[in-house]
Amino acid sequence: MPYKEEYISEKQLKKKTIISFSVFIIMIAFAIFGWKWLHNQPKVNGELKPLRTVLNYNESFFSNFLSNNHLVKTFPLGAAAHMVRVNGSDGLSEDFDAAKWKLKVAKAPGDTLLISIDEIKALPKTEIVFDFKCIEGWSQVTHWGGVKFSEFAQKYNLTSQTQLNYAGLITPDKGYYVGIDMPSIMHPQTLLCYEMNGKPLPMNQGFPLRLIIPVKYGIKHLKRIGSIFFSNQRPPDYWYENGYDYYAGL
Ligand SMILES: Nc1nc2c(c(=O)[nH]1)N[C@H]1C(S)=C(S)[C@@H](COP(=O)(O)O)O[C@H]1N2
Ligand SMILES: [Mo]
Repeated sequence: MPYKEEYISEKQLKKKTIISFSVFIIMIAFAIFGWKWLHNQPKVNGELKPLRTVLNYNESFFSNFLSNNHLVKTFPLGAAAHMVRVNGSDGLSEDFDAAKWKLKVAKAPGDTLLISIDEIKALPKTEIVFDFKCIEGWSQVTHWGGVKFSEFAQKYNLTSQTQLNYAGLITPDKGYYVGIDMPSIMHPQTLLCYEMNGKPLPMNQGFPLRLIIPVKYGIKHLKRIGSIFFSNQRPPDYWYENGYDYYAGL
């Protein structure tokens, strides 16, 4: 087919020029009026309302879809190891008196709850089978049972405490301690755990109560919780002080 050149008349050219110039002017006008409109909007929390709306939307999108609605992979019961690896015994002194143990929860200065293991066992039980990962490079699918920290917090009216940025956990002898960001301890898979493979925790795995926090590496799964407190500042953290990542998330 021979190449066919298209000619546009002078008149058509003029028309096209006028149309594209008009579109250009209209777009500039929208930009100017849009900018003025935006700057005449009221401010909310230090930011113009429409921008704050977008920021709030982003925040809720990411916190909903990337943290507490994001669940760690779980496994069927049959996948759980029977011989569960034991690692780390800091804070698990031999002279521990289990009969005297009660969980201490510091609500405020001078206001500490003392909670027995039977009271904790009376709360709804959740079981989880997940791949427990140690920062040293091993992992093992294991089975744990306890109460969700979030349900425990609700039951014991810790609403204002859980508005703070961190929770700190310490062994009864203060030999091991961790700091956890609030979204992670309130995560629906985080447990105050009293059972392993359907039986009470062995002594060397934190009897009577330990933390199971599947969104974190093993270093944060403190064995034998003595006390819990809440703070806006980062609580002291045993492995952070020894050069590891504070967040230790997976
Ligand atoms: N009290 C206490 N908790 C601890 C530790 C520890 O040394 N002391 N070690 C941590 C580490 S590094 C890991 S990997 C896990 C191991 O849990 P396990 O012994 O039940 O396998 O416990 C964590 N919790
Ligand atoms: Mo670990």
